Amino acid sequence: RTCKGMAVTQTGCDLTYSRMRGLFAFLTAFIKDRKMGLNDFIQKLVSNPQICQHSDVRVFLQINENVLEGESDCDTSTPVSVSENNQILDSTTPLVMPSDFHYLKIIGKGNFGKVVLAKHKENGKYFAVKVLQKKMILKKKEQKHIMAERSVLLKNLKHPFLVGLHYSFQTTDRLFFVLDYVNGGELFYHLQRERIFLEPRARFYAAEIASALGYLHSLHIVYRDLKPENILLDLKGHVVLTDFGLCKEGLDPNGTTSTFCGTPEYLAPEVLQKQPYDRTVDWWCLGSVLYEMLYGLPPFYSRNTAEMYNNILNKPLQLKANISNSAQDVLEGLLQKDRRQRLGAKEDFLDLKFHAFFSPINWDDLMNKKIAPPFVPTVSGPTDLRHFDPEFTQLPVPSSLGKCDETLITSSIQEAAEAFPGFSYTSTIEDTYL
Ligand code: ISQ
Repeated sequence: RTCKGMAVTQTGCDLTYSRMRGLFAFLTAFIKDRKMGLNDFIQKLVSNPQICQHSDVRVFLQINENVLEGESDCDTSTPVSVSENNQILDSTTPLVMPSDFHYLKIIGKGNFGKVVLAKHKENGKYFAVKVLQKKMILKKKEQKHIMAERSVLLKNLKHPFLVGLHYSFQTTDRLFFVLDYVNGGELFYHLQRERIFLEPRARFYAAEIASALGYLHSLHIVYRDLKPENILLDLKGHVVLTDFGLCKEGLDPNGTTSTFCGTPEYLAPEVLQKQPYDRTVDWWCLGSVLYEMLYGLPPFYSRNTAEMYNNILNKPLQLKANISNSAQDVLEGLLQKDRRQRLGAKEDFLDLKFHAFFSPINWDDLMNKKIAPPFVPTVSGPTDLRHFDPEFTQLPVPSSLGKCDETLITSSIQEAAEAFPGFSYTSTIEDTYL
């Protein structure tokens, strides 16, 4: 028996094309889900050195003894690297290393390192290379954070509004992430110049950010640190979310250094109170970004930080009526103090996608970058650094960056190197087997 269109006959039962597609989509989603589960499981395994030593685990992970031995010597003068398409580079593939790049300018700085504009010597492409000092990370006991960042970056994230990772490698004392270079400036640099954005423009940015957050959530990743300096514009005016962990030092409500990073304004009530948080924290942050775009200041803002914390926790959201009803409604939804009541708590990104505020957005067009950005940053070319803070760009670029002769392992550096074994071979396992 045949049907109209394509059909596959299986033991007397016809599988129409649409059913076949449905089945295929189901199987693809199923396999993806299993892969994610396995990925997380392997990450947990390899992040525990004791478990990693167990012979069964080693057999399961098919760890190449030679690779491990080489690495445990901490002789990382030949960096271990992961290529552009997340393939492990074996001994026959040319390695990517610090000396492959010209380091041109510092374009960002955090506690653990810097972001440097770099040009690939051979292909002439520009990249933003994030260089983290192992020593600093160790001092700050932030290793987990950075490892998390790397594993997040290595989940083969590909989304039009997320910064792409091309390579990563390490030397004795540094970790390197080679990322897309984006030079349209921080979204909030443009906001400061214009004070507020009109609704269509704010909607466009909020929609691009929301789709990136929805994508991360679909991979079980919570961004958590959405903050102004992490939202960049590319040459054409599209959003690029950058940071996965290079954070500035922040103060917690007790005035002590904590894991809070960067500007504290966007802290969701549950994060402030150190309560458990989930993906809905990102919808709070998106609400804060949208609020700031429409009103020119963050929600619950006070120059007095203690008062602002108190406002975030206790003050009801009061919205001036100079924005549309749908904008008010979406802000009320996103800035719900109770995360269970928050917009996004039920169906995550879908709750936002179908909200009236976003009704002018064609989400397929958005994802395909077919919606013309409402504003195109002025940049003359890749080396035009006008949108970067001179505070960074005037800093001298350390000449040591491009040098590979970092074999001299002092005891303290050795300590640092030993604390980062996973940086290289976690990815090996992850990328080879998943
Ligand atoms: C890409 N381009 C410019 C600046 C950046 C900062 C952090 C991460 C990636 C970046």
